[in-house]
Amino acid sequence: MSATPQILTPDGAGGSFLQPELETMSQAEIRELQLQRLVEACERVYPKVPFYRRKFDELGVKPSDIQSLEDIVKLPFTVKPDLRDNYPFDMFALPMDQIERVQSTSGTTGAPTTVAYTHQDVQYWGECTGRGLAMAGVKPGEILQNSYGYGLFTGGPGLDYGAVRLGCVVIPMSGGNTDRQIRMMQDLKPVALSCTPSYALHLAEVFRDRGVAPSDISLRVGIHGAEPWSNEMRAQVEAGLGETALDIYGLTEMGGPGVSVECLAKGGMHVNEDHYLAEIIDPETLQPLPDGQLGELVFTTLRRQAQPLIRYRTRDLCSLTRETCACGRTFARMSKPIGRSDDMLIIRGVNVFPSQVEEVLVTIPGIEPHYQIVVDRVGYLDVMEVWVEVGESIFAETMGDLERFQKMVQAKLYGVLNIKAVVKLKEPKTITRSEGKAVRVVDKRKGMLPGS
Ligand code: DLL
Repeated sequence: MSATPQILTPDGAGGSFLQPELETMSQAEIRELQLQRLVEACERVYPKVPFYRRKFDELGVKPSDIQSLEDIVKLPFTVKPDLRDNYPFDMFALPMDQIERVQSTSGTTGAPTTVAYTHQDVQYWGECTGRGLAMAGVKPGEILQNSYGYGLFTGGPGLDYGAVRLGCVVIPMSGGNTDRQIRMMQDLKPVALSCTPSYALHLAEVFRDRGVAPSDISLRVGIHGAEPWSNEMRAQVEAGLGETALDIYGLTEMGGPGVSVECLAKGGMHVNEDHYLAEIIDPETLQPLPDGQLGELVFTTLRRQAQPLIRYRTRDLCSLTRETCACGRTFARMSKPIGRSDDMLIIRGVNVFPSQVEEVLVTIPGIEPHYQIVVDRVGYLDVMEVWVEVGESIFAETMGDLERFQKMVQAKLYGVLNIKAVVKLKEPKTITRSEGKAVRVVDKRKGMLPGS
């Protein structure tokens, strides 16, 4: 086992390990375990899930053909429409009497997709998110305010199981009801907060408005994920809440949050590689890409029993690194997803990622971290507006100053995006705040043909 150095936060609280023997395995041990579990996953789905039997047969591959991790390329991909086509139960690998629960996506962009768990799957889930809490320095007996939504969304239950596994005290706040959130923080003094980064920013803003200083609450660390966010946004959350803000990644299809979790070194999210096998592929050619290269993230579940998935295409674009991490963990790290291979906006032929817009906006003093990209089509032309909320001081300026400010933001966006975005300055607190994931893009062109 490798050495396990502790990383300290400014207040001296170090991250620790939930399962050091697993989290610090050598790369060779990880690969050996992954190969064994990959074969087991294939053996679970091939006889039990008609979709996979058909796919495997079409490609002429059997579980016994997987002799090395490189053989994974012989296996079929799974994509979201496959889950929709087999909704609600046909992807299950076990009968109903062995299923303990289901969770689901919101289904806002189409039919919902469900994910099923056995009792054991739920324990594995808690292991993955519990590791995230431990590496963030949360200790047994300390309090977590869990402000991810409970219900069908995986965020609330996912962090809850992790806290239980670690031995923490959970406040199951769920999202929304900001007044009560704040009351709980002041009364119960949680050291950790879990919620989306956009909701963390909203909480910080409400605190500031009420004159509550970060030192008046007791937060030490925040576990924020479920949506893309930049390091600049991290800095604002940290300053606003007085916490160390860490990232957590996951998706419903893989069981929810905890697929990867960030340690205090803040150098990317450690993939729980004993549970998930990560690949990066070129989304066009579908060929594997080496570590360090940006591409689409693909996951195979290695342990899930109720609904194992083989080579699931996440559509998230990021890269992997296996370089040593200062925290001593050996699991590969994924970079923050910079966007999705499918939510990339194409505006007048130019590819635009919402994260690029955010990166520009957060560098401009006077702009609040709340914005919305509105894309429409006028005649044959795509038009892009970026609505940005400005701070009180900017808004108090004269019309001429405001116009200059607006032009400056527009020019900066042009410099990065290479297309014109019409910037609309909005009064403080007028862009709708989210209690869950922020709605950053309103694409009114959906379903419209060019020129219609
Ligand atoms: O968002 C699960 C989750 C809950 C993750 C709580 C973290 C914390 P879905 O609703 O299925 O599941 O959305 C999954 O959200 O494919 C990414 O595009 C995006 N996403 C999730 N985490 C991150 C992150 C949950 N840390 C989709 N950074 C994924 C960027 C993220 N994007």
